[in-house]
Amino acid sequence: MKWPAAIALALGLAGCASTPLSYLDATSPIGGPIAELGWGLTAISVGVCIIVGILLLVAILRRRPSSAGTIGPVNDRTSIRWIGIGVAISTVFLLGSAVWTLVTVNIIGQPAASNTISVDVIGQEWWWGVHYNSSDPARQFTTANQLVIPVGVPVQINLRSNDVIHSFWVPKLGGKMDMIPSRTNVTWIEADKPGTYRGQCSEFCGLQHANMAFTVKAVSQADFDAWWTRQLAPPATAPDDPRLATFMTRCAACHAIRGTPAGGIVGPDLSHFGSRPTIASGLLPNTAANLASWINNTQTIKPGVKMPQLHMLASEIDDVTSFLEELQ
Ligand code: HEC
Ligand SMILES: [Cu+2]
Repeated sequence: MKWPAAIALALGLAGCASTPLSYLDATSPIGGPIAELGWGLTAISVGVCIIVGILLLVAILRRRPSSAGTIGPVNDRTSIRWIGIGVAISTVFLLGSAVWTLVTVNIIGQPAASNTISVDVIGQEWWWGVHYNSSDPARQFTTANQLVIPVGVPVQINLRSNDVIHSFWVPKLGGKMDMIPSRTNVTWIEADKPGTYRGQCSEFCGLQHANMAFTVKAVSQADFDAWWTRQLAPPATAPDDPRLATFMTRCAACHAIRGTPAGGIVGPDLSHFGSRPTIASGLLPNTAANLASWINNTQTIKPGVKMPQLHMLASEIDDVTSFLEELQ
């Protein structure tokens, strides 16, 4: 696409187009038509502004006939003809834009028929619950703040909220859709290329709205199947691991780890936390050092977050940090 790039440059938007949250260079089956529509409507608006500006200048600079000294209702035929022409041109452009928009909405509204993967995404202040569905209950599992999807396969996303209105948006992969308490909205995403795509809550939902992000990792079908199987397996922990005991007393009221007695649902499921890319919904890279500092500094790192600052002993922090990072 050359001409949109030229316009972007002209508008000084070239920098934005390369940021991870720009929808303008999307290439997915849903993101592509949205990006084209965005560029098209921008071009039409700029064109209309230029034309109106020129006509306005002409009108201001043109000398009036000396007879037209008074202001009153327009009743000469030429003026009325120009009004008609103006209305006609506007109608054509507006109708064209409306039809283009409806066609795009229709394309992005329909998940492809071959749709086989269905994922529930549940928004809450300020993180994302993720549940992979399957007709076989033994193949379902729960994770958080990360979606893994196979390249070239449409994935149906069922959107819900546990508290206020949030909005699901992965700019490079698909349109955004609201997550509304007590109802389920359905959308879909699909990636043409492998890679990591950033998602972001796009409906203001409180103090940490800006830090409510997630990642979508698109991988080959084989890697996806392997990932799914790994997620199903309970993480390898020994029931008598003393570190699990620390986790049980300090963290399990809010966090679940499958295959252990920890079953809290207030915070994200941590069953395979070590394999996830971030901590605190996209805020920090997932490293042992960041995890250790997160546990005792939640309210400094993400003020207002619904995880209390725990004031744990250094030895306890070491325990849960090494324990969680091993949950691959
Ligand atoms: C009162 C409930 C509560 C307790 C107790 C609690 N957490 Fe949390 N935790 C949360 C919530 C809620 C979040 C989501 C924060 C966000 O991103 O907005 C969270 C997030 C996290 C995350 C980031 C997960 C992700 O995918 O981004 C980690 C890791 C974590 N907690 C570890 C712990 C550990 C370790 C303990 C015990 C030492 C603990 N938590 C105790 C509620 C709790
Ligand atoms: Cu939000």
